[in-house]
Amino acid sequence: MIVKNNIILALDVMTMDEAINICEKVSKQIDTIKIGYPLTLAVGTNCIEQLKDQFGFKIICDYKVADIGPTNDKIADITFSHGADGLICHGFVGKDSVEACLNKAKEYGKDLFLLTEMSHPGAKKFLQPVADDIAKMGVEMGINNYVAPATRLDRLQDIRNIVGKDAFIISPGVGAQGGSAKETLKISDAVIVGRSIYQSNNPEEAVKNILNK
Ligand code: NUP
Repeated sequence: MIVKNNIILALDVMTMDEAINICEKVSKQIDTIKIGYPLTLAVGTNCIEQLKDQFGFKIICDYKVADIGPTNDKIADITFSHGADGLICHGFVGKDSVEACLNKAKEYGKDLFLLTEMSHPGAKKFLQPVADDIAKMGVEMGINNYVAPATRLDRLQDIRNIVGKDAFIISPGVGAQGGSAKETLKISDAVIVGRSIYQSNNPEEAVKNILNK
Protein backbone atom coordinates (compact mmCIF):
# COMPACT_ATOMS: atom_id res chain seq x y z
CA MET A 1 0.00 0.00 0.00
CA ILE A 2 1.27 3.49 -0.78
CA VAL A 3 0.33 6.04 1.89
CA LYS A 4 0.55 9.73 1.01
CA ASN A 5 2.88 11.64 3.40
CA ASN A 6 3.26 8.38 5.37
CA ILE A 7 0.34 9.33 7.59
CA ILE A 8 -2.93 7.49 8.12
CA LEU A 9 -5.84 9.22 9.83
CA ALA A 10 -7.60 7.13 12.51
CA LEU A 11 -11.13 8.44 12.04
CA ASP A 12 -12.59 7.47 15.41
CA VAL A 13 -15.51 9.88 15.33
CA MET A 14 -19.09 8.78 15.89
CA THR A 15 -21.13 10.55 13.22
CA MET A 16 -20.83 10.78 9.45
CA ASP A 17 -21.13 14.57 9.61
CA GLU A 18 -18.02 14.78 11.80
CA ALA A 19 -16.22 12.22 9.63
CA ILE A 20 -16.90 14.17 6.43
CA ASN A 21 -16.05 17.48 8.04
CA ILE A 22 -12.58 16.23 9.09
CA CYS A 23 -12.00 14.46 5.77
CA GLU A 24 -12.76 17.63 3.81
CA LYS A 25 -10.09 19.44 5.82
CA VAL A 26 -7.31 16.89 5.38
CA SER A 27 -8.06 15.28 2.02
CA LYS A 28 -5.23 17.16 0.29
CA GLN A 29 -2.65 15.85 2.75
CA ILE A 30 -4.02 12.41 3.52
CA ASP A 31 -5.19 9.61 1.21
CA THR A 32 -5.52 6.70 3.63
CA ILE A 33 -8.05 6.47 6.44
CA LYS A 34 -8.29 3.91 9.20
CA ILE A 35 -11.78 3.33 10.52
CA GLY A 36 -12.62 1.11 13.44
CA TYR A 37 -15.50 0.10 15.66
CA PRO A 38 -16.42 3.63 16.80
CA LEU A 39 -17.43 4.88 13.33
CA THR A 40 -18.57 1.53 11.95
CA LEU A 41 -20.82 0.65 14.89
CA ALA A 42 -22.19 4.19 15.02
CA VAL A 43 -23.09 4.61 11.35
CA GLY A 44 -22.79 1.18 9.71
CA THR A 45 -20.40 -0.49 7.28
CA ASN A 46 -21.59 1.67 4.39
CA CYS A 47 -19.27 4.38 5.70
CA ILE A 48 -16.50 2.47 3.89
CA GLU A 49 -18.11 2.98 0.46
CA GLN A 50 -19.16 6.50 1.31
CA LEU A 51 -15.66 7.68 2.27
CA LYS A 52 -14.12 5.93 -0.73
CA ASP A 53 -16.67 7.37 -3.18
CA GLN A 54 -16.63 10.90 -1.83
CA PHE A 55 -12.88 11.33 -1.29
CA GLY A 56 -11.17 8.49 -3.14
CA PHE A 57 -9.48 7.38 0.07
CA LYS A 58 -7.96 3.98 0.69
CA ILE A 59 -9.69 2.54 3.74
CA ILE A 60 -8.08 0.26 6.32
CA CYS A 61 -10.63 -1.39 8.60
CA ASP A 62 -9.28 -1.76 12.11
CA TYR A 63 -11.59 -4.53 13.29
CA LYS A 64 -8.78 -6.34 15.16
CA VAL A 65 -10.33 -9.58 14.02
CA ALA A 66 -9.69 -12.20 16.70
CA ASP A 67 -12.04 -15.16 16.40
CA ILE A 68 -11.96 -18.74 15.16
CA GLY A 69 -11.15 -19.17 11.47
CA PRO A 70 -14.70 -19.67 10.15
CA THR A 71 -15.94 -16.55 11.93
CA ASN A 72 -12.90 -14.52 10.86
CA ASP A 73 -13.65 -15.63 7.30
CA LYS A 74 -17.14 -14.09 7.51
CA ILE A 75 -15.93 -10.86 9.12
CA ALA A 76 -13.21 -10.45 6.50
CA ASP A 77 -15.62 -11.23 3.67
CA ILE A 78 -18.15 -8.59 4.75
CA THR A 79 -15.38 -6.03 5.28
CA PHE A 80 -13.76 -6.53 1.87
CA SER A 81 -17.13 -6.76 0.11
CA HIS A 82 -17.78 -3.18 1.28
CA GLY A 83 -14.60 -2.07 -0.47
CA ALA A 84 -12.05 -2.03 2.34
CA ASP A 85 -8.48 -1.88 1.03
CA GLY A 86 -7.01 -3.32 4.20
CA LEU A 87 -8.09 -5.21 7.30
CA ILE A 88 -6.28 -5.43 10.63
CA CYS A 89 -6.40 -8.77 12.45
CA HIS A 90 -4.96 -9.92 15.75
CA GLY A 91 -2.12 -12.42 15.72
CA PHE A 92 -2.43 -13.90 19.23
CA VAL A 93 -5.37 -16.06 18.14
CA GLY A 94 -2.99 -18.18 16.07
CA LYS A 95 -2.26 -19.30 12.56
CA ASP A 96 -5.62 -20.78 11.50
CA SER A 97 -7.48 -17.63 12.57
CA VAL A 98 -5.04 -15.35 10.79
CA GLU A 99 -5.02 -17.59 7.72
CA ALA A 100 -8.78 -17.17 7.31
CA CYS A 101 -8.32 -13.39 7.05
CA LEU A 102 -5.25 -13.72 4.84
CA ASN A 103 -7.04 -16.02 2.38
CA LYS A 104 -9.97 -13.63 2.18
CA ALA A 105 -7.64 -10.67 1.57
CA LYS A 106 -5.96 -12.62 -1.24
CA GLU A 107 -9.35 -13.54 -2.73
CA TYR A 108 -10.26 -9.83 -2.96
CA GLY A 109 -6.75 -8.72 -3.92
CA LYS A 110 -6.54 -6.55 -0.77
CA ASP A 111 -4.16 -6.20 2.18
CA LEU A 112 -4.14 -7.95 5.52
CA PHE A 113 -2.34 -6.19 8.38
CA LEU A 114 -1.15 -8.36 11.26
CA LEU A 115 -1.27 -6.67 14.65
CA THR A 116 1.80 -7.66 16.68
CA GLU A 117 2.34 -5.61 19.85
CA MET A 118 -0.15 -2.88 20.75
CA SER A 119 0.78 0.68 21.69
CA HIS A 120 -1.00 1.13 25.03
CA PRO A 121 0.54 0.50 28.49
CA GLY A 122 -1.57 -2.62 29.12
CA ALA A 123 -0.05 -4.37 26.11
CA LYS A 124 3.16 -4.92 28.08
CA LYS A 125 1.64 -7.59 30.31
CA PHE A 126 0.05 -10.11 27.95
CA LEU A 127 0.85 -9.09 24.39
CA GLN A 128 4.49 -7.94 24.56
CA PRO A 129 5.84 -11.35 25.68
CA VAL A 130 4.37 -13.03 22.57
CA ALA A 131 4.66 -10.19 20.05
CA ASP A 132 7.95 -11.39 18.53
CA ASP A 133 6.44 -14.84 17.98
CA ILE A 134 3.39 -13.26 16.35
CA ALA A 135 5.67 -11.35 13.99
CA LYS A 136 7.64 -14.53 13.23
CA MET A 137 4.39 -16.36 12.47
CA GLY A 138 3.45 -13.55 10.08
CA VAL A 139 6.75 -13.93 8.25
CA GLU A 140 6.27 -17.71 7.98
CA MET A 141 2.78 -17.11 6.58
CA GLY A 142 4.10 -14.68 3.97
CA ILE A 143 2.32 -11.64 5.43
CA ASN A 144 3.74 -8.32 4.20
CA ASN A 145 1.84 -5.81 6.36
CA TYR A 146 2.16 -5.26 10.11
CA VAL A 147 0.93 -2.97 12.88
CA ALA A 148 3.51 -2.19 15.60
CA PRO A 149 3.73 0.54 18.25
CA ALA A 150 5.05 4.09 17.90
CA THR A 151 5.07 4.33 21.70
CA ARG A 152 7.94 1.86 22.21
CA LEU A 153 10.55 2.40 19.51
CA ASP A 154 12.80 -0.37 20.84
CA ARG A 155 9.96 -2.84 20.38
CA LEU A 156 9.10 -1.37 17.00
CA GLN A 157 12.72 -1.93 15.97
CA ASP A 158 12.64 -5.52 17.28
CA ILE A 159 9.56 -6.19 15.16
CA ARG A 160 11.15 -4.50 12.12
CA ASN A 161 14.18 -6.78 12.58
CA ILE A 162 11.92 -9.83 12.51
CA VAL A 163 9.67 -8.87 9.58
CA GLY A 164 12.51 -7.45 7.50
CA LYS A 165 13.11 -4.22 5.61
CA ASP A 166 10.71 -5.01 2.79
CA ALA A 167 7.67 -5.51 5.06
CA PHE A 168 5.21 -2.62 5.41
CA ILE A 169 4.74 -1.48 9.02
CA ILE A 170 2.13 1.03 10.15
CA SER A 171 2.37 2.47 13.65
CA PRO A 172 -0.26 3.90 15.97
CA GLY A 173 0.60 5.87 19.09
CA VAL A 174 1.84 9.15 17.62
CA GLY A 175 0.52 12.36 19.19
CA ALA A 176 -2.08 11.69 21.90
CA GLN A 177 -0.29 8.52 23.06
CA GLY A 178 3.08 10.27 23.13
CA GLY A 179 4.95 8.91 20.10
CA SER A 180 6.85 11.10 17.62
CA ALA A 181 6.17 10.78 13.90
CA LYS A 182 9.73 11.67 12.90
CA GLU A 183 11.32 9.05 15.15
CA THR A 184 8.73 6.43 14.30
CA LEU A 185 9.15 6.91 10.55
CA LYS A 186 12.85 6.03 10.87
CA ILE A 187 11.58 2.48 11.48
CA SER A 188 7.97 2.39 10.22
CA ASP A 189 6.49 3.04 6.79
CA ALA A 190 3.53 5.07 8.04
CA VAL A 191 2.13 6.48 11.26
CA ILE A 192 -1.50 6.22 12.34
CA VAL A 193 -2.83 9.35 14.04
CA GLY A 194 -6.30 9.92 15.44
CA ARG A 195 -7.10 12.36 18.22
CA SER A 196 -4.28 14.83 17.50
CA ILE A 197 -5.93 15.43 14.14
CA TYR A 198 -9.68 14.95 14.56
CA GLN A 199 -9.86 16.76 17.91
CA SER A 200 -7.83 19.71 16.63
CA ASN A 201 -9.50 23.02 15.81
CA ASN A 202 -7.31 23.08 12.71
CA PRO A 203 -6.85 19.50 11.44
CA GLU A 204 -4.86 20.63 8.40
CA GLU A 205 -2.34 22.41 10.59
CA ALA A 206 -2.31 19.45 12.98
CA VAL A 207 -1.21 17.13 10.16
CA LYS A 208 1.62 19.53 9.27
CA ASN A 209 2.73 19.77 12.91
CA ILE A 210 2.73 16.00 13.33
CA LEU A 211 4.87 15.49 10.25
CA ASN A 212 7.38 18.04 11.51
CA LYS A 213 7.75 16.44 14.96
O1 NUP B 1 -1.74 -0.96 19.16
C1 NUP B 1 -2.62 -0.25 18.70
N1 NUP B 1 -2.79 1.00 19.19
C2 NUP B 1 -3.75 1.86 18.71
O2 NUP B 1 -3.86 2.99 19.20
C3 NUP B 1 -3.41 -0.66 17.63
C4 NUP B 1 -4.38 0.19 17.11
N2 NUP B 1 -5.10 -0.20 16.07
N3 NUP B 1 -4.56 1.46 17.67
C5 NUP B 1 -5.57 2.35 17.07
O3 NUP B 1 -4.88 3.47 16.50
C6 NUP B 1 -6.58 2.94 18.04
O4 NUP B 1 -7.72 2.12 18.13
C7 NUP B 1 -6.92 4.26 17.37
O5 NUP B 1 -7.85 4.05 16.33
C8 NUP B 1 -5.60 4.67 16.72
C9 NUP B 1 -4.77 5.63 17.54
O6 NUP B 1 -5.50 6.79 17.77
P1 NUP B 1 -4.94 8.05 18.63
O7 NUP B 1 -4.33 7.50 19.86
O8 NUP B 1 -3.96 8.74 17.73
O9 NUP B 1 -6.18 8.86 18.87
